[in-house]
Amino acid sequence: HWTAEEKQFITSLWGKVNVAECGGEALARLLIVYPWTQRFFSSFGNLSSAEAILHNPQVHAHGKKVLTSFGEAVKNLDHIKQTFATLSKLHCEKLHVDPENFKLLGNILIIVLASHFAKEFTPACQAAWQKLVGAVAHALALGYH
Ligand code: ZNH
Repeated sequence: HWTAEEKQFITSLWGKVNVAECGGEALARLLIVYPWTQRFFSSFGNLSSAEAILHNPQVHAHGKKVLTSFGEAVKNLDHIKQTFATLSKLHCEKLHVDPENFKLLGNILIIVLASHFAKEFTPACQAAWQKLVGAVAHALALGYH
């Protein structure tokens, strides 16, 4: 269900993404913009202010881990559901993360990409990415019961 153009937008931008930087920034922004998401990361040390969150090494490390995992979707665009089946169960059964949070993080990632890539992140490119973050959020929610 991807056009050749959409695949092109996704893979060519992904090739330029600094996963550590953008992943860390995306998770930090999630915790700042939607402070209730901090409850999942009570073991991550100081989250007491936006400054603290932006400079928290555990937030950066986990953001990198999450965006690296997100990259599996880019490599497996035609099998996104299967790719995240195990992670979906983990987030449901062990981590108890409300799947609404996957949508929030996806939209934050769009903002991070827009701010990093500016002109290159055209409306058509955004549309492809918007579809991708939606597909990943959907796939991660499928294992919930
Ligand atoms: Zn998550 C974990 C992925 C989102 C929360 N995650 C995780 C991991 C991974 C992921 C890979 C690791 C696992 C193991 O260890 O095995 N995530 C992911 C993805 C996404 C996500 C791909 C989308 C895109 N998460 C998310 C959100 C949240 C979360 C949104 C909330 C808010 N995670 C989480 C937690 C954890 C995880 C809490 C655990 C951490 C620790 O380490 O403790």
